[in-house]
Amino acid sequence: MQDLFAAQAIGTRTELGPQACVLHGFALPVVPALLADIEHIQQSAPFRQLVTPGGRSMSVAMTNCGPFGWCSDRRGYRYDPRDPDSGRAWPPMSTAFLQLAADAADAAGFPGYVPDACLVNRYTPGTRLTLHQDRDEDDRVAPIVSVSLGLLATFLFGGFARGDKTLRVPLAHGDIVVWGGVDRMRFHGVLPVKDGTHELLGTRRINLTFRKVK
Ligand code: MD3
Ligand code: FE
Repeated sequence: MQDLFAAQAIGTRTELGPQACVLHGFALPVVPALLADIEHIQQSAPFRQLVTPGGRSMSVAMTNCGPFGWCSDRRGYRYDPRDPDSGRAWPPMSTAFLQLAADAADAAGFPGYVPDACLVNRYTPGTRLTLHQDRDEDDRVAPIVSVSLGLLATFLFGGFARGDKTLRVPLAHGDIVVWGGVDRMRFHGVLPVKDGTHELLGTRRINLTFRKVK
């Protein structure tokens, strides 16, 4: 397959694998509600740069909402029902978040999706996410639903071994990626975000990833 450089029309779908696809512009109708909810989340659980078990500070700033939140520190990666910085539960997942995740999963062929974690990633120009697998969830089949907002990013969609060749997929404001089943354990990452200004999010890209953890 070739890299996917051209911008794709709103309402169309790009198949990445047997159970992975991009729903172009799927989140656009609910962006105002999502931005209000993100503002609310960051007031009670501020974005922070986590430290990896190897001692490096991640360039992506993260927070969470929902019953479980993804955390990393010198002891390892885990899902925690509490924000380690405050000792309090993560803010709840809003109805708008839950409905959008369920609608996108349904459109991608995964009916009845009820996530129990939502990781919120914040990128600024230069921020990247190195190639990795999402393997801290007990459920390795349920889909992950990823919502891109703000600055354009180039997503790397890999295979099942770190060294496999990767497909480059541009992700625009409002795009949703859903991947589950046989595609769930693919390596993936995000290239350093390029300079730019988005009309709603300014110099930021925000990515929501909904997961079923327990
Ligand atoms: C994986 N976040 O938080 S999600 C993560 O844009 C993470 O912030 C990225 O990877 C981000 O763990 C990417 C988007 C995504 C899309 C398609 C995939 C991840 C995928 C297909 C297979 C495996
Ligand atoms: Fe990931």
